[in-house]
Amino acid sequence: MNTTTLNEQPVRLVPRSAPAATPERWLVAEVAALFDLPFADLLYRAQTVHREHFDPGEVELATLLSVKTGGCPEDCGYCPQSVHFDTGLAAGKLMGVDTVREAAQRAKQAGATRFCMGAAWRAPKDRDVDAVAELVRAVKEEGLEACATLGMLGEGHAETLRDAGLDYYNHNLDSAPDFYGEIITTRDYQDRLDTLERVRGAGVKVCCGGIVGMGESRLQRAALVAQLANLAPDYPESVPINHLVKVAGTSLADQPDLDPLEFVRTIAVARITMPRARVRLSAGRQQMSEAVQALCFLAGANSIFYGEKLLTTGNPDVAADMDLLAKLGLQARRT
Ligand code: SAM
Ligand code: DTB
Ligand code: SF4
Repeated sequence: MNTTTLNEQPVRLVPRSAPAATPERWLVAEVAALFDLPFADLLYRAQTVHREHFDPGEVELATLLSVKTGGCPEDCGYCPQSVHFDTGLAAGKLMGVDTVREAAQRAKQAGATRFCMGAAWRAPKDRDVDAVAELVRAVKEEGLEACATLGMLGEGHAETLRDAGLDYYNHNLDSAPDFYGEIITTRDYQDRLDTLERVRGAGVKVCCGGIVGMGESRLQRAALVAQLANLAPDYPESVPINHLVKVAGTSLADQPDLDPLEFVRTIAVARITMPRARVRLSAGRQQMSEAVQALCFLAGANSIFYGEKLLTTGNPDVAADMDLLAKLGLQARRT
C-alpha cells in the first residue's frame, strides 16, 4: 500500500477496494495528501483512473438555460442572482414551455446531450415544481437528458420531477462545511444535504459539486471533495467543478485569482476520489486559457457546459469549443 506522511500520520493514497455500491470513505487528510502530490504524479493517477472508467477521448456537452432569472432571496456571496447584491440583472418570471423547447432544440442541434434548467429560487413552491415538470417533459420530448437546479426541494417535489422524466437534479454543496458560513448565511449545509437525500430517495440522479477560488484554503478544497466523495449511499453521478466567476456587485467580486494549476488539481482529485462520476469543467472557462482547459481534460474532466451563456454570465461560444475539442482530438459524447 502506498503511504505518505501528513502531520506525522500515515495516510493511505490508495483507496480500500469495495463494491461499487459502497463508496470509499475518504478522510480529509487523505484527499489533502492527493492535493499535495507532485503535479505530474497527481495527473498521472487521475488520468489512469479516468482511462479505467471512461473513454478518455469523449466529452459530454451540457447546455444551461436560466428558466427563471434573478430576484433570489438567498445571500450566496458569489451569485449575481441574489437580491442582496446590485449586479444590474433584471429579474424575470419562469419561462414558458415553447421558449424552453426551442432552446432545447437549438442545444440538441448544436450537439449537446444534456440540458440543464436553472431557477433562482431558494425553494420552489408546489406550483413552481408543477410548472418546471412541464418544461422537463418538453426537454425529454426533444431527446435530451434533463437536469434541473431549482434550490431546496420539499416533500414530493423530487417525485414530481422524476415522473416528468427528470434525469438529474443539480444541487451543489459549493464549499467545505467550515467555509460555507463565510459565503452563505441564509441556509446551512444540512439544508443542502437534506435536498440531496430527497433527490436520491426519489431515484433521480445527483449532480452535485462546488466552486473553487472563493478564498478557501487547499485543506478546505480537500474537505469539499471529501464531502462529495463520501455522500451516501454513493457519490454523485455528475460533479460540476466551478471556478468562481467574479461578478461586479457580488461580495466576491474582488476575490484574488486562484492559481490555475490549483483548479486543475481540484479536478484531478475529484476524478481520483469519484472514479465513475462525470466530472464537469464548469463555470469559469471563459476566463481560462485553452492550455488550462486542456490540463483539466488531462486531469479527468469529461464534461463541459456548452453554449455561449452559463446562467447569467458568459461561456465560450460554440465555434471556439468545437475548435478546442478538435485541437485536442476530443469527441463530443453522442448519446
Ligand atoms: N438557486 C439554486 C441553487 O442555488 O441551488 C439553483 C441555481 S444556482 C445559480 C446553481 C449553482 O451555480 C450554485 O450552486 C453555484 O455552484 C453556481 N454559481 C452561481 N454563481 C456562480 C459564480 N459566480 N461562479 C461560479 N459558480 C456559480
Ligand atoms: C453548476 O454547478 N454550475 C452552473 C449550473 N450548475 C447550474 C451554474 C454556473 C453559474 C455561473 C454564474 C452565472 O452564469 O450566473
Ligand atoms: Fe439564489 Fe442559487 Fe444564486 Fe444562491 S446560488 S443566490 S440560491 S440563485
